[in-house]
Amino acid sequence: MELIRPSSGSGPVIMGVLNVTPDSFSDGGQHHTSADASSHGLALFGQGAALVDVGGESTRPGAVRIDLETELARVIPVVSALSAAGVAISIDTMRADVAKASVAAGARMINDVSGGLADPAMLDTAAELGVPVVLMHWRGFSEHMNELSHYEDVVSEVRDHLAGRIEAALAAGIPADSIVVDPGLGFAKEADHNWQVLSHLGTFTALGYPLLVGASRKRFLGAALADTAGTPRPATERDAGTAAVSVLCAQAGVWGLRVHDVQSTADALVVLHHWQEAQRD
Ligand code: PMM
Repeated sequence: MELIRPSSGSGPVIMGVLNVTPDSFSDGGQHHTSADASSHGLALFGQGAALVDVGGESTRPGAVRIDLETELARVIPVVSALSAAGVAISIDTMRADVAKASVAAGARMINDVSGGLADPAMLDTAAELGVPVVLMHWRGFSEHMNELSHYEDVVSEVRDHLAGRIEAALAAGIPADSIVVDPGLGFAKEADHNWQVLSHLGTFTALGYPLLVGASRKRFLGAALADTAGTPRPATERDAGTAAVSVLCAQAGVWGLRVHDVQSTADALVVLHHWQEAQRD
């Protein structure tokens, strides 16, 4: 299966987030039934998502893991329904068995936030399935994530970690043109770490692999957009801030943007496109 590429001049691929969970921090509980989730996935596709990223396990800091059966029961009906409707699906999972069942149900890509570290069978499975895989920077499961956010130099440490995951994926037989990397904003990272990573995206694109960024509605945006009393902006009111990050990431040459509100990022990318076209005239 070929990696979806941005069409020429249209900016990065937009990956719409579809969490089929009761407890994700930003949209948890909204799309908990398969029918609700599928209709939301279709809406994201209609707004310009080239991929819809279906996830059944919350990775919110502190979240406790769910079992395999629960994860399968949440995601497979949604992956099947959306794939049958012609929507390209990535499956957001750390489990090889979920990846396998999802690809059998029509998914075209694996998004493993652990970069193949959570399940030792994941990279071999991805190689066997022949689908592209997102390898994200990851230091441990959500339950303990907040204890793991210590860095000397977050940019070089994340880069070196991703370089190691690329090596592991290649060694497992995943072709180089099927690998996407992601610095994992908010995963074992404080706000300052996220801003450091975002302001040095060139360090990650220099790895030579397509780069995915998932800033959408994350806590560091809520903190940046806090009111005068210091109360963070609620998650669902962070989409304008997210769209601003999307434009800056597009200018830095990222491959993809993982966002909840596809419309605002799609609009922002159209504006950027016109701006850049006018500069060429
Ligand atoms: N973030 C979340 C979940 N999956 N996958 C990738 N590749 N990159 C991310 O940044 C990422 C992810 C957590 O956000 P959510 O709970 O809003 O989905």
